[in-house]
Amino acid sequence: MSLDKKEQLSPVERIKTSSRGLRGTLTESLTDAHTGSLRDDDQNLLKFHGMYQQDDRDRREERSEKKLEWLYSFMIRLRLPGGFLRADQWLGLHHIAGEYSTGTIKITTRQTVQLHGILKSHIKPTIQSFNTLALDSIAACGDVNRNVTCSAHPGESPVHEEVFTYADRISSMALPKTRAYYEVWLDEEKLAEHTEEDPLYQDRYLPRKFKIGIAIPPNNDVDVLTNDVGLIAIVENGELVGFNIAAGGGLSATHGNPSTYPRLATVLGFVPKGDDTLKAVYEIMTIQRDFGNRSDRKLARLKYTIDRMTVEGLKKELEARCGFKLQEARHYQFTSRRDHYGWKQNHKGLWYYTLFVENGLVRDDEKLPLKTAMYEIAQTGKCNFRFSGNQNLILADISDSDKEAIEDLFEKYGLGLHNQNNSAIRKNSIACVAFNTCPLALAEAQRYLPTLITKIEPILEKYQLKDDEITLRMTGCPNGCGRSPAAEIGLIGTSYGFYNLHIGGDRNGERLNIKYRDSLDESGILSELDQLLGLYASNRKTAETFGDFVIREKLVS
Ligand code: SRM
Ligand code: SF4
Repeated sequence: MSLDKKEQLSPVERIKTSSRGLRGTLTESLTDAHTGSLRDDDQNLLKFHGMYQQDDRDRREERSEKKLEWLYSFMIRLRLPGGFLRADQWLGLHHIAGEYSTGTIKITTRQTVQLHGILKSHIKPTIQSFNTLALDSIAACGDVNRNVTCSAHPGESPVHEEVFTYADRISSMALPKTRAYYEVWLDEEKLAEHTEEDPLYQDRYLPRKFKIGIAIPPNNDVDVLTNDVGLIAIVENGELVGFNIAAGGGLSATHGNPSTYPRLATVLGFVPKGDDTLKAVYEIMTIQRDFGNRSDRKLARLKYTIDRMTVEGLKKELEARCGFKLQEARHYQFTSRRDHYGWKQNHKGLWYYTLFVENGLVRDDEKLPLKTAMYEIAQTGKCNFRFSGNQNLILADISDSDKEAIEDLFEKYGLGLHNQNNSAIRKNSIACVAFNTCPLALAEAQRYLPTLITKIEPILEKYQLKDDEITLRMTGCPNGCGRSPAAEIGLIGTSYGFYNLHIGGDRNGERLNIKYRDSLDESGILSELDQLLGLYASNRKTAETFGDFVIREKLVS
């Protein structure tokens, strides 16, 4: 049953249904030594295994001039529900990154890590090495549920651990049933010719990617309302009682296509914790499976399905499929979305340290030997590693007696100073990957934002705003991977060197921003921000944030 029954299916639909449980001809593609790329259909299927085929966009021209094929390589993204790694897994990741990829460990906006630049012949050894660490990349991409995010700060709430288990349970519940990953990458023996039964995904999977996030108020570090399904933990008298369930978030739009738009999820109601929560999430997925648009991938996310069904229509269908009614949404309040840097102690007395990682890039550079420092810290075996949805790193679960040893290493590598010395705007910024690997990038993001911030900082100093926690996010295109539509200041690439300037998002992730200026170059961005920040500094009310100010002043509407 589909709302678009009569329309023609998109080509990806055929690739999925004829893939024999996502196997396609991946094995043959992989062993074809004539090319560094995979067959077209297999490139699509590869995503369901957590990998993307890419090429070095900086070298496209040179390669074409020499009549060589583009320099293909692969990006592998791990599935890490809630963004958690043990120290021994970090050590393994460090070695794998060094051996098979560019060496940089990239923390993503969904609390996991990616490695780039892996050659076709190295995919299998990489996946096999991850497997020895009990890590996998299953369903980290593709038309399935992606990495489930969950509030990262272990001390925010005494119920954190309980909530955290939901990230794992939901991730496991929504894993595809096919053994293809084990057969293709880990050489598991093929058990049968037929493909496995998959009651959730069937043979057509979802019409589009699907994202689930869990927030524990008052912090919204996972930007919960930008997910297809957002769970907001409700804690009463110190106990987790359940979740407000929200549906229909998604941030992408396409320049020049007005039928596409970013949207925040709508809170549908409350579900008690336990099986009811899992059931409600599961059935929203089946509704999207059955009603989502399978002809136009630009209009296939749950947000468009909901807009066609209406929120009430979705709720009715959901309650019918669940066999219970949603309760009225419970009260909650977000007061922050940022990471709280530095040392904190959780309710069990264990310490954790939140470290700023600019754009999630863990590598050694002239400013900071971050990768070496993390390696040495992991070697102590005295902490776990958590990733935040803001692309930062949390060294967690450190006992009182081990804290000093970790602090010594912080001092040795200048990590404390690095945390302190970066400006508030830099520490509240996010940039997506964009060039040189993202095939969809129209403009730079992570390679450029640090330089732009260096030019914005003096403007903030001039207006005595340097400690203001303004959120600034840049993406190389309107897909919004750095959640630029949900920032107080969003810069969204339009072409190389040019960005639309969006303003007016709120600080806690409950209001999207609005386009203020089209296609600005760097001097245009700096001059617009100079004017806006000057107005903000002189006319804001006490404790008013930049995003709220520009809306109150009707600078955008
Ligand atoms: Fe994303 C596609 C990187 C989070 C919306 N995203 C891509 C691809 C895979 C490009 C492609 O399709 O070939 C990018 C790979 C770049 C590279 O070279 O690594 C890419 N997305 C990323 C990451 C790595 C950005 C980062 O710097 O951290 C994030 C990985 C998250 C993860 O671990 O799973 C990432 N992407 C997001 C988010 C933010 C979020 O989920 O919180 C969004 C906006 C929220 C949403 O989904 O609406 C996002 N990515 C997209 C879209 C638009 C989807 C749509 O609804 O149309 C695309 C394009 C697509 O799917 O066709 C996309
Ligand atoms: Fe690529 Fe666009 Fe996503 Fe940035 S926002 S990583 S440019 S798809």
